[in-house]
Amino acid sequence: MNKLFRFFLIIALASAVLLYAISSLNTSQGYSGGNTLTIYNWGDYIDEDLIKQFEKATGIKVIYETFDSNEAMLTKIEQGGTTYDIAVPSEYMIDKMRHEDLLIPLDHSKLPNLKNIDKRFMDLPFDPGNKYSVPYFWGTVGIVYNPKMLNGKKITSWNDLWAPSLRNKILLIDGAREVMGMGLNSLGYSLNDTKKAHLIKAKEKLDTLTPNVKAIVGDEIKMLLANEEASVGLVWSGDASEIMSENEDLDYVVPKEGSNLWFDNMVIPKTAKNIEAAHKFINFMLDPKVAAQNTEYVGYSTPNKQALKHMPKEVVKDERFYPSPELTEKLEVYENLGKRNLAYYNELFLQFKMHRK
Ligand code: N2P
Repeated sequence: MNKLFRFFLIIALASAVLLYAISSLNTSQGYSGGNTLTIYNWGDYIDEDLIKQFEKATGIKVIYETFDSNEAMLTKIEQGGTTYDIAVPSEYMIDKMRHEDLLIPLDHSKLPNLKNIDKRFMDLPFDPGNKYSVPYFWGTVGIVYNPKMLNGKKITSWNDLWAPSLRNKILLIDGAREVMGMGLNSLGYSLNDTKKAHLIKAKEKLDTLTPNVKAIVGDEIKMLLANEEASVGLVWSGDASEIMSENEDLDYVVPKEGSNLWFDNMVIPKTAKNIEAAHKFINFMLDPKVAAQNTEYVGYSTPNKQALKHMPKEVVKDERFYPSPELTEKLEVYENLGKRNLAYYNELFLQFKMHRK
């Protein structure tokens, strides 16, 4: 063997060993790539049995992490420390992420199950042509309440929450746009208002709600309301449906002043290492039976038209959780208001939280 050839052979072998060592190191540290898929989703937002089914069917190992707000999710993805292959942001965040070049375009030829999604949830303004995102769940923001604990009193409007009789009875979900939105809507302003004077007014109005607010919490809001630790909650519709399946005394209302209509979609962030497996997982979640199982478990509303056929009629017919297009037309979808405005919403929300202390 000539010397030069031997030299190259040794270099090639050494690189192969090094590459193998790096890839096994990455896998053991939870980085994606190879046969691993790293998913970043909202808390309490999947039937984990489906992850096992996916792993079994494909041989791909799933690493699953959760977040509790769009803002927290964005920060983590921007930091780039973990190489997430899939994330599930809401519409305004998807718009922001695609404009900031944080998403990878989807290959629709690898997503044949996309045909199962109701057209009503496709091609929405935050992602024209679904270039970057695929519908996962949708819903509204509203009030879940316990008439039994309120002497039979009905709640129909945001402004009802300011009644002195509700002192220390309300729980709020820990979301900047949801809570600021309640302040804005209660004053008749848009959920996408960017006028500084209006935003300050909304925050000041929220400050006056403080005596009625028992706590601002995360996913534990469901357990607290179901256990009657509080009688009123500002929640996402799917949380309400889950709470109501645990405690039938509760009811859910979308306030008459208006509210938010939201869409959470699956995306592939720029950090992805296993784009192939990400497509496989997205397509798996779009399967009608898989989507129906996930929906029954999570309690949120599915955009998968074919999945509805596998679900109990009384669930699908419940207008509180499957509102008609005529109703949803009256609601507002959050818009990407730009970096400065979004930061201002967060700042005012933080000030409101501090005001309570
Ligand atoms: C699930 C939270 C759903 C968020 N725990 C609604 N966008």
